[in-house]
Amino acid sequence: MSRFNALSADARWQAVWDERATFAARDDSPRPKSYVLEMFPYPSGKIHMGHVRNYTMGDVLARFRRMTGHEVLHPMGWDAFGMPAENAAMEKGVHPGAWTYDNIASMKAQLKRLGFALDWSRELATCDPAYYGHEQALFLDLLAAGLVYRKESSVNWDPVDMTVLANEQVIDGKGWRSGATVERRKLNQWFLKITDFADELLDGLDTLEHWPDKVKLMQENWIGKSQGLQFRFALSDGGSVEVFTTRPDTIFGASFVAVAADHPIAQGLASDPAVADFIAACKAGGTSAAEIETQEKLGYDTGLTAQHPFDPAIQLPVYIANFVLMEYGTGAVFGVPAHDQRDLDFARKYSLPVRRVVSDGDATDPLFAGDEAYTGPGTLVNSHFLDGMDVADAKRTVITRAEDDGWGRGTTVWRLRDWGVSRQRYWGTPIPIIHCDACGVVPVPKDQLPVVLPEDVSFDVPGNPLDRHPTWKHVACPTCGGDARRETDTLDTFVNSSWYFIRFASQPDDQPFDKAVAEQWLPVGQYIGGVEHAILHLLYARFWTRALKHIGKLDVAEPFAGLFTQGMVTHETYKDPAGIWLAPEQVEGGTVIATGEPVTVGRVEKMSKSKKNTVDPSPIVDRYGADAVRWFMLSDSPPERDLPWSEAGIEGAWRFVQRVWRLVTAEGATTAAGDDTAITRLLHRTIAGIAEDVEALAFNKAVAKLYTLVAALEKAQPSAARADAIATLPRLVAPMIPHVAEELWEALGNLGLVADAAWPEVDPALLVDDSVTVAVQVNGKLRDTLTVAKGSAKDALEAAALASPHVQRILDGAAPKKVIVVPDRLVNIVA
Ligand code: ANZ
Ligand code: ZN
Repeated sequence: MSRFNALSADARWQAVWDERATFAARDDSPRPKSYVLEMFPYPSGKIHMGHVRNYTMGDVLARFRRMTGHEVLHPMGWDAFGMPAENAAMEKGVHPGAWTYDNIASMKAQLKRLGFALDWSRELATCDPAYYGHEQALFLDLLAAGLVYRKESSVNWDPVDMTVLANEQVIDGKGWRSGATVERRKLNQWFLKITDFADELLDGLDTLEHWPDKVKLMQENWIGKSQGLQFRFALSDGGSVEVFTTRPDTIFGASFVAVAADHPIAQGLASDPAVADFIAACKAGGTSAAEIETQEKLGYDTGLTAQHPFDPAIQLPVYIANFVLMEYGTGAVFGVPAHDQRDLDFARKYSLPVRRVVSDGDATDPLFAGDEAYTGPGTLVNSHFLDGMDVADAKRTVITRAEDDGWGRGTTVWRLRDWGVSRQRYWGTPIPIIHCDACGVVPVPKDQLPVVLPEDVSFDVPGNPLDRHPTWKHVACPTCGGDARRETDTLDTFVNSSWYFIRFASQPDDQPFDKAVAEQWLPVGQYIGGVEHAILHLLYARFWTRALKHIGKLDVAEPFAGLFTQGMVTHETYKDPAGIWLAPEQVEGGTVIATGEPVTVGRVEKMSKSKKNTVDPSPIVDRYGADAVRWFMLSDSPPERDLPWSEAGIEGAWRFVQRVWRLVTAEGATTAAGDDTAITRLLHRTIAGIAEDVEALAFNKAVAKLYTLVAALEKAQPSAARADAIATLPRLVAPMIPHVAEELWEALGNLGLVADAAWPEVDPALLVDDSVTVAVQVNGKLRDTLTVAKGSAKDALEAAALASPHVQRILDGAAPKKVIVVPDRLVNIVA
């Protein structure tokens, strides 16, 4: 028997879809619009399995929505700016642009090879001036609206390479290339006022019904709205210090006050060399929250004391501490070691009292043991007038007392900071600003956009190539014509990805997007991507969309109506006896192929280059065909869970594609009359079930239903019902395995493409299961079951039960004493 030749079918149908522009989205279509989007890839060089899984899921939904009468927008592009291109330039001497466009070309070929239903006419790369020029225009719009400003802010400074480092280039407080201890430095940088939208971004989460709760929670925590109390402690030198707390309830547990190294009180003491040294030491280490969190807690006792607001007899020592940030709250805190981990670490180090004031029920004595702070709910203890209250009550009581007595006020604070978008790098969107000594900060006039990156740059020395370029930054001031300098910072690449989905929806030459056209498509109906973007990318895109709404450019509040975060593709890890990671292809039968040494099999983990457990999709597609790879990606694991890659799995997928092909091509020769209601019912249940599963993105369930249907059809006797089901099969599998589906659609003599065909109609009457299983009991014990028509009459059920051979054996000719019938459920015979 002949086989489905995946390789020629893939090539053939991919060419047909291309030629006919089958998946081009029409703005003017009368059909309902559906926007399906997967997070666009960074062009690192090659597609990985994570991409394949992500894009296959989106593809199934996009193809399914087309078949159900939607005009689908399913675009693809490239998140093409960023550090790796500059690293390649530094390491291999290749220009970032050349490297990026090479990668785009090969990855595009790989995506095409998988037969994704993408509208390639809308392809974009964020490193293209035709994209970033419009981004510059939007930046200027936001600037004009007061949503962009410039201020001094800390960066990671590598003192050996003399360059600013991105957070990810700081590893354990050291520069990734030089190994030098990173310092914090102040630079003038550009910020977007995301904090203006903090309330909206928080409240908007409530409208996102089709987002995972965990992602909404992560966004909520990141925005971090907290209610607190701001108040002043009187100091022993006659001055005062204002602190901010979210736990005013714990005030009687305070054992110290701490201020940031940049705090005026610390600065005021810096004439003391010991203080100056300590302040300098606080500046070491990276600027990221994670770095600060993990640093050892250090303090300097100023000798000052602070007076407790409720009890003048209590004097708290005042420290300068490295874990207090000047940028948050008031830059000063009171520390409650028993109920805050940082404070506890600090108190243990400096032998300060640790006093319990919140009890979780058991322990109530003031002495708090251990090194783990208690941050949970509970009842106030050792706290005078607060004793016995719960935390919320105590908070309210303290805030009210502070306000009534006039020494403090309740406040709302946000964890969210404004978005620093300046990067001192080459491969990014140039910030369209000119600095003039006479006129100050001057926006580049819009008719001079795009500000294009210079091509002739060098990467042989550290630092920003734009800054040291001999001519690029020297320009005439647009206002006064005098000598001026271009801004040499470029925009954070998260800006690029904050609006690409709008540009996909509408991409005129002369403006970033056409409002009316973009609004026809937006919001994105279903967005699919990795959970690693659950916070920043999604928050920035939500902010950007709201900012555009605010300035009247786009009337969309939330950019992504539906969000799905898929699981990872995983694989076993391997090490040789020397502990060196081995790639799967270096291992066979528990030994290293090259040396015959035994292999240690490690955990199943996310495929990653560092552990060498990646499997390159390309050779697999070439061997098994696109459909088998797609099918494997959808089978077995629920899409939100991890998917363990396995050779057996891909072979199973390949066999299934072959089975479908054999089933349909063999049926072509047989014609049979006759009914088979079981098959007809199964078909309709499957049509309806797949539709439901695909809409719920439960692809593994849809796959399971297709397995069941195909197995049943393989077994069934020829009948008209079976022939009908087989003829329907190409449409049912088309979203998942579109190449074999097209091949079969054509083989069955259909005109046009299965990709353009309508999803099969369901007869709702056939979905109702009209038989039920009824239990037959004798004296309460189950003896038999009956399959009968739903709603069968009581006497019919009684008769059927009494006719059961099992029942007759027990009754042994005697008449039953009593028969109880519960229709559709149970017949109980009392003997
Ligand atoms: C006393 C206290 C007792 C606190 C307790 C916490 C637990 P969130 O919730 O993230 O807003 N804090 C305030 N300003 C700070 C700064 N500039 N640098 C470092 N820490 C600062 O955190 C608010 C809490 O973080 C505040 O409440 C304060 O410590 C600390 F059992 O005050 B708390
Ligand atoms: Zn000027």
